[in-house]
Parts: sequence; C-alpha cells; structure tokens
Amino acid sequence: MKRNTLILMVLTLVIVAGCTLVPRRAKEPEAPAGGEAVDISTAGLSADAAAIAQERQLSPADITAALKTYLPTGVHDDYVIFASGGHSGQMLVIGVPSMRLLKVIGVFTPEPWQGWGYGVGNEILDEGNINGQEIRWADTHHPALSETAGDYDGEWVFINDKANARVAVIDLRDFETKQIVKNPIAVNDHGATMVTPNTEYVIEGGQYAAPLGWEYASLDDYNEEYRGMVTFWKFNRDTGRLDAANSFALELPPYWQDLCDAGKLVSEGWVFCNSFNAERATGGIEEGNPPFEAGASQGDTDYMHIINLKQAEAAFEAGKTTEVKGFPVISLQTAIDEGILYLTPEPKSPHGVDISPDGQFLVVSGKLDPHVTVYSFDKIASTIDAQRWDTDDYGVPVLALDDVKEAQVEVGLGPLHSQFDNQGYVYTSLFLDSAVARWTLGGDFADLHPEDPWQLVGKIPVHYNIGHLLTAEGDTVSPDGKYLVAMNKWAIDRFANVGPLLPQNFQLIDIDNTGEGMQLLYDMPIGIGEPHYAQMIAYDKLQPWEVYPEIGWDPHTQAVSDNAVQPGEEKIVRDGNQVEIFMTAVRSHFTPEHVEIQEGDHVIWHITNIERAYDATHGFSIPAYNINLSIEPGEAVTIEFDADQPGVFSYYCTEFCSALHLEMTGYLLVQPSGSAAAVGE
Ligand code: RUQ
Ligand code: CUA
Repeated sequence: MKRNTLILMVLTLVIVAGCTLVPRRAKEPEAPAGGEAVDISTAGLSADAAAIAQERQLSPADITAALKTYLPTGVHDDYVIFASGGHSGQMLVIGVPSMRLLKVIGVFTPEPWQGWGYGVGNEILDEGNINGQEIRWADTHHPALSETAGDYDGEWVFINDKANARVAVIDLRDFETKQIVKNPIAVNDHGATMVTPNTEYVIEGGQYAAPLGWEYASLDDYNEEYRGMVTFWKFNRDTGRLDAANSFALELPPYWQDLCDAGKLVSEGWVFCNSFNAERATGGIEEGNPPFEAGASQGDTDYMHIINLKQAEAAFEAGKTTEVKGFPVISLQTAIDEGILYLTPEPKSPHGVDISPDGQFLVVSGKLDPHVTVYSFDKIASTIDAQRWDTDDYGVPVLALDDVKEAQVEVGLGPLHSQFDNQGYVYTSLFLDSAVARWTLGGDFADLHPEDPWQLVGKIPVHYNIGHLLTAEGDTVSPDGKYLVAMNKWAIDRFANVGPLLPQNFQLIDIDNTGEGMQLLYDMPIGIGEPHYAQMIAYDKLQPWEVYPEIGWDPHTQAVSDNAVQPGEEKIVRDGNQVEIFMTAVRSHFTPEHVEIQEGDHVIWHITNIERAYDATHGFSIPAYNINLSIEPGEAVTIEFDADQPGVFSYYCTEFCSALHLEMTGYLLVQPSGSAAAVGE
C-alpha cells in the first residue's frame, strides 16, 4: 500500500512538474497532487514512466486512476461484483478494482461454455417454462446476495427475470444456477430480488398490474380486477432452494409497484416498495387517451408501500389466505384488516426505495422531482401506532407525508437510486444530469457531518444516463465505502464504435478520498445486455470450491451422485432398447472410446470427470444431437436422449485440457434400424 502511494505521488509530481500535457478530452476534476518531490532513482521507479505518460498524453488523474486499478498478474481483486446480465438472462461476475470480467454465469439462458442447457441444466431451465412454453431468455434486473445479520455472507445469489416474473438461485460454492421458480400469480415482476436480513425470504414485487394469475379482464375493469402483488419466497438454506410450500404473496392495489427493500436493524421485519402510476392510468394513446407516460405522471405523488412482513407471515401461517393458481395469497382486505399494509405519498414517479445501513431512513427519489425524500422509520412506526391515517380508494391506510418525512435534499435532475458508504454519505444517481450526487445523512450519522446533515456535498459527472449505482457492500448494515460503480445506460462516445447497438458503460469511481471529491477510475463496456443492478461483496467473503469435493459429485444435489463412475468401472449396459453408458474422463481420454448402438435406442449416458487438479475441466460434445457439456474436476453428469439419427458421430472434449487434447475423442456409432449390423447378422 505504502509503496503504491509513493509511486503515485512520484508520478503525479513528475507529470505536473516536468511535462506539458496536451489535454485530449474534457477531464474530470483532477486528483490533487501533494507531497514532497522524491528522487525517481531512490523510489525504484522507471525513468521511462514519465516519457510513457507524456507519449500517451496521460494527465496526473489518468495516472492515479491507472495505478488504482492495475493488478499485476496473479494478484486478485479486493471486491467482486455480481451484476445482472440484462437481456442476456445471465449473471456477470466482475473483479474490482480491475473491472475484469471473471465469469458469465448461465442462469435463464443456455450458455455453451458451461454446457448450461445442452444436456445438463435443461430440467432447471424447464422449471421456468410458462404453460409448457420454453422461455430461454430473461430480462434480469436485480441480483441479491444472501445475508446473515444484514451482511452479505457470500453463500448464495438470487436474480429476477422482469419479463416473465421468475427468480433464480445460484450457489456460490460452484457459481452455478440451482433453481428457477416461475411466479404463479404474476406474469412480470420488478421489485426483485431483495432478501431479508437473514435471507429468510427472497422478495419478488410486481410491476405492471394485471388480474392475479394474469387471467383475462377488460381494461375497463382495471380498478376492480387488476392488482399488484409482492411475493415472499421462503429460502431454505439446508436444501439451497426456494420453498414454494412455505411461500406466499400479498395482493396489492393496482399501483405499479417498482422496487422493494427489506428493512434492517430497527426496521427489520418490514418491507418497503415504491410505486408509480398511483393514477391507475390505463393508456390507450391510439384511442385518444393520455399515453402511459403522461397518464402515469399526472399526480404529484405516488405511494410507498409499507409492509409488516411479520404480520403477513402470521396471517399466512394462520391460513388467512386465498389461493390463486394454487398459490396462497393474502387478500388486500385481509392485509388491511391484519395491519399488514400501509401507504404514504412519495414524490411523483419515483424509482426505488433504499434503506440506510442503520435501517432508520428510507430514501426515495421521484424521477421528476430534483429532491430525494427521506422517511424516518421511527416516524412511520409511531404514526401507525397512533393509527393516524386516511385511506385510499381501497381502504388502505395512507400515512401523511408530513408525519413520516425526515428530510428532503435537493440533489439534481432525474434522481433514481441511492447507495450508502461508511462515512455517512449517500450517493444518488442522477439520470438527467448524468451525474452521481453525494449527500450527507443526518440522524445517527449526523456526528460524521455535524455542520451539514441532509446536504448535497458533491457531484461527479458520469457517461452517460446513469441508472442504478452500487457501492462496496452497499446494501448491508456495514457498507465499506471505497468504490462506487455507476451503471450507465448510454456509452455514446466512450468506446470504439461497434455499430448502432452500443454497450452499457460501468464506470468505477473512487469514493474513498473523502473530502477530496470522487475520482473516476475506469470505464468498462458491457456488451451483453443491460445490467440494471449489481451488488459488490468483499472477495474474502467468498469461499468457492476449487474442484468438486469428491469424485462423482452431482452439482444439482451437491452430493456424490448414484451415477458416479469410478475408474475401472466404465461399461455399457443394454436393457432392451435402453442403453446406459458409464464413462470417465481424464487427461486425455474418455473411457469407453467406442459406443455402438442402434437407431431408436434410448440412451442414458453418465460421465464422471475423475480429475482432482485445479482447472482440469473437460468438455463433451456430440454433434447433431445438440449435446455440449462442461464437466469440472470431480463432477458427474447424466444426459439422456433418443438415438434418432443413425450415422457416425465423433464425440470430443471441447476444452483444450492437455497436449493430447485433440486425441480426447471417441466414436458414437448409431446403426440404422433394419441394417444388417443392427439386427445382429
Ligand atoms: S430498475 S434503472 Cu429495474 Cu432497478 Cu433499471
Ligand atoms: Cu479434455 Cu480436452
């Protein structure tokens, strides 16, 4: 660390003192230079560095940014981002500060490198089918890392599919998707996924209202028939699965619920969801109605939903539910009667509600209001206790804004989402300003900024049109500060032109130099979809396996498979027209290398990678049969197919695993039915 600081100071001084720099482009505010001049030779620094910097026209800020993000070979990142893969339906894993893409995890979409959906994973992908229709893409929005006591624990990560209201579970022991659930009562979602502080529940809030179960109803009956919802999926850590039998939903008014967040510490046991279109506009521009964009922003306020999850859980356990498509739903009336649901106004067309690390403050930004509005949980609780409220058209209690508001802070144009650090600062994305605003919390955080709680204290431009942003451990009870990533919707001129469809731009920002502003460090193009949200966890909290724990491991059950094949036990067993193949893979051969069967056979093929070496993965593909597997060290897989195509098919290993990798192959010979060979002549 000390050496880095020294190098940084030296380089800064060399550049400032010795070079005439030609600015190539508009620059961010530069990092301040400082310290005493140091002799380059005693610092052990190459004298060429200044020349390189000059030749590449690097400013002092560029050099500090490079030094802060560069990792020498073999050095690991301090943080890992789990980002939504947007339309790709996948999860991106990115190192910080290097911003290197470490992995794309196959989730809702088949992924060939991981062999996800080409013989393995198909049953999990099928869990996400809708009425028998295969859905093999997703609009992933919000990943959520599992938490213990409000802190990321590095064990699981969840993500939603907005387009189809589905939730996926990824196990961080092997970074593989284990489950997909389709929400039975909603066809799309948005306020997902968020977890309660001990990951008891994974929250899935809806968005565009529809009759529950998405049965047909005329838009003329919108107020009566259309509904919002939030679903609480019970997570079972022992099985590593969402447990539908212990999950339930809450019927909500047909306001378009947007994003949710779980309360923590003082607000633990509560869930908050913002909404837009409290106007209940139903669109129809083609019939002369106001378009949604106008109709849904006519009013000055929308509604934040305040949900007493403990009460909801009690109502569910007491059986105070009705069933929609076989799924238990707490009706709106029950939610009112049981004290489960409350509303309070929020400035128009907000996007998101974010809860401060102490659980006390709820931050909401109206996209069309230059302020963030901060609510106090204490005030919400005391207003509810005092039963001081009006009601909306459905009879839901509405708490007056003045009763529950703590502060409003003017931050800039188009505020969307907020994140927190460990210095009492909040960072709010400004979509219209293309900037990140930094402002101060009050309350218990006021000690950190006694002179100016609830004040805007800085802004940094980003490029361009930022949506979400994330800070290190930013959704936990103890954020780390240090880094912020702006998730920008538009890149425009930041990267080489790759045609009219441009990548998203993740910008890494140093927020650790408190009091000295924020520094833009790095631009990372995301050329795979639009990742809406991401979370950043300390790398040392992750404990992934290097190889599967034992030979013959089934990643789906996370136990040794009954179908594991030990070396020496390879065989081909025929039973009628069913052929079962027991195969091992090890550098550089499959055993067996000849598989001769007959057209029409049903094939069950078990393969175990018997390697114990780190990184000794083998692939396995069969042409024309759409089979492509990745078999990691220790892993056992089983595939099944009907041998409906006669001919000669060379299967081979698709990972360059060794010097004799090309020889890691074999023949699948499928005799045509009725041929001499097939009838055994
Ligand atoms: S939203 S800014 Cu889905 Cu969280 Cu996109
Ligand atoms: Cu195994 Cu290539």
